Amino acid sequence: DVRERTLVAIKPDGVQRRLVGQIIQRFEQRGFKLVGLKMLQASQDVLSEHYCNLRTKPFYNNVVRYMTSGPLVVMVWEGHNVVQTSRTMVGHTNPAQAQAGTVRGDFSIHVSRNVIHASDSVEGAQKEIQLWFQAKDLLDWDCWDQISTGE
Ligand code: YYY
Ligand code: MG
Repeated sequence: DVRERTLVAIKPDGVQRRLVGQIIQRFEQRGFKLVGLKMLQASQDVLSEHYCNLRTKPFYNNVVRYMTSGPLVVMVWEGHNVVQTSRTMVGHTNPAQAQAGTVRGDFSIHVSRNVIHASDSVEGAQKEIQLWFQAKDLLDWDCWDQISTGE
């Protein structure tokens, strides 16, 4: 499905470390299309929904504190197989196991500061996109290489 979409978020450590440009560049150069983008300070409410499957984990409170500690850059990327390919680009949750060439493998050393989030399934992506974005803020734009110039 070329219209598949996923939610990617640059976490507060990624913003603090000025990694926003490099991360966006990776998704652009891979061939995905940016259809939504915003910078925000997340609320506890949105995060408890976003990480609802982690509520019972011992690290849950730390994750919420960290994710609300500074601005996030939240994006929606579109393209063929974007959910799975983004997970590959992001790398293993634990940076110690993340391969070089992945975002986490190149930019992080600790699981609690792993720079980036990406949805882990198509269904999860749909839920997360609805949680973080209003439909009107996702743009359905055509690539110029697919439009006739009229010449
Ligand atoms: O999807 P992904 O981010 O790769 O991992 P999840 O299992 O969904 O965990 C979400 C988030 O929680 C992870 O990116 C960092 C944090 N976390 C942690 O701080 N310590 C762990 N042992 C596991 C996860
Ligand atoms: Mg996850």
